[in-house]
Amino acid sequence: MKEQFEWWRTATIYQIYPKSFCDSGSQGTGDIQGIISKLDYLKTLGVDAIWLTPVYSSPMIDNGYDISDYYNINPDFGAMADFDKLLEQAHQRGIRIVMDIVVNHTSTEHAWFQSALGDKNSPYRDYYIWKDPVDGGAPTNWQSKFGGNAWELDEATGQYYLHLFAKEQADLNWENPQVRREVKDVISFWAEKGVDGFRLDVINLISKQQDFSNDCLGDGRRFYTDGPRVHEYLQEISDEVFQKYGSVTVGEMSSTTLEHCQQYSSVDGKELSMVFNFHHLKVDYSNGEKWTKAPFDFLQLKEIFNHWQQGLNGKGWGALFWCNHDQPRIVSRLGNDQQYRVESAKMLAASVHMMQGTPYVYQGEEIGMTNPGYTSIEQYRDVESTNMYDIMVNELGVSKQDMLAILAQKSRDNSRTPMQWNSSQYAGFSAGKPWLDVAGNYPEINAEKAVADDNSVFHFYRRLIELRKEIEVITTGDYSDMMPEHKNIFCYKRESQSQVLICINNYYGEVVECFLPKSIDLDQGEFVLSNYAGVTEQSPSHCFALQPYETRVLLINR
Ligand code: TEU
Repeated sequence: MKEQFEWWRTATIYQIYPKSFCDSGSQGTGDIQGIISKLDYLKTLGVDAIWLTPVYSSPMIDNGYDISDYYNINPDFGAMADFDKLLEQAHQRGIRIVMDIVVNHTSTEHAWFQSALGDKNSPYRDYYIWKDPVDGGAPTNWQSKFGGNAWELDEATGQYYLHLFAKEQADLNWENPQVRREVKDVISFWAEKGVDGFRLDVINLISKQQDFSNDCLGDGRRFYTDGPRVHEYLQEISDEVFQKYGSVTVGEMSSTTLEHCQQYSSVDGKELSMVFNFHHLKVDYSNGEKWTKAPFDFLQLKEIFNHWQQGLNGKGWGALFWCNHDQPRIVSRLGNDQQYRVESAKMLAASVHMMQGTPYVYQGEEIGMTNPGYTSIEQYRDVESTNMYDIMVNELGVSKQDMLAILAQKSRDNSRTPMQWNSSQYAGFSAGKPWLDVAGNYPEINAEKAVADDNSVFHFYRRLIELRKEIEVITTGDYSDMMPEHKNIFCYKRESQSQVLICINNYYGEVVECFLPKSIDLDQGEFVLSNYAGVTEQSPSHCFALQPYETRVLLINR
């Protein structure tokens, strides 16, 4: 079967957010030379590939997700020669490079937009989405994902352009075949250089319903999410570019459905290799609202995993992840980042790494980095966070204190704090003052300490990455939740013809009894991984106590 020949089905991918990863100098922002200096660290961790978030020319309103030139490197990160060196050095170590491609929108500083702005006759006008005003105002009531209306007025022509994100990120008009030609050229340019794959930013938003009507039920997303021509567009790029270069591809899918994801990542390889979806990361949104402070819904979390694991099995392929540059740190979110930081970070890791899919590890996750606990709005840099603070406090009357508490839980800056390398000043991230404050716990939580300690979160991740390559059922097995109603335990089974694997996780800080059904034959079983001492030496039984945030992985060879 074709599947067995695709490297990424047993691979683990490490995400680097270059601005916060490692600064080779003292400017306080990370750079490509900094990344090169840490390749041996990543080799020790054992990852197969790096996903590099955008390093292209950009005014950095959204830290690189606003690209002003797809063919150049942002001088803050280095030069093209540095990038070429990174590619070469990574490849020498057997590490592949996946580039981030942001083509739902460009920066308004991109030459195409600059030509289009204020000139209806520009050859680039139709690269973007322009509409006349309605009743003297915005063409529709669609909301930007970063707050406010999604249309911005071009004073010179009296028309509005669409921006689903910041107003400095103008949406491209994919209906225009010339835009699609440009996108294919951009991707081919990087593939020709030897880049191994692509992560496609909000790729399920590229096809908009063309009547551009008001959304009386919501914020407009139903008119452009998984839109009418999205599969056709992806097939076109895949056919002309991805398949030609054998690129691995992962699409970031915003507010998507299982049915669409089965098609995006379908095993016939006509669209993408795999998909990110975010439903499991909304279990701490109150009534679907991100800007709230809410505990997480454990039963819902298990239900969502079950739905996606079963639904993609044999039909598509998913990315497995807790963390990225848009999400708060998982150990602060679902774990306990104080008393049980190490235990809960490991337990959370095991509970997604033993599923079917390709795991992604976001920089710092592998050492159990936490949210920084910022207490002042001055500490935040993220455009979404500062916009929402402004809207919630100044327009909606939320108190500053409440909004700061929400940001401390939900802001994207929680994951963007500088990587904690060692206990020296600025956590060894830079010789100069970092662009975003380092979390205060760096003297305790840092890569140097973690690598030196056999019981660290780092070595647990290293083992998870190895296990995926050693145990076939992790890649191939069916998935079933063995205790969907249990209030504390997340216990699921993976099953193939030759193996059964059971991943047992206590999601809370209390000891809990766990009973495995008698129908499970434990004779050939062994615990292959645990986050408490002594467990892997025990012979498995059907009844045992789970310690706070304990995880155990049981393997049974048939
Ligand atoms: O993110 C897409 C996206 O919609 C979210 O992750 C978003 O940041 C969050 O849900 C808002 O509440 C991608 C990138 O990962 C993100 O960094 C960019 O800002 C965004 O696209 C625009 O390019």
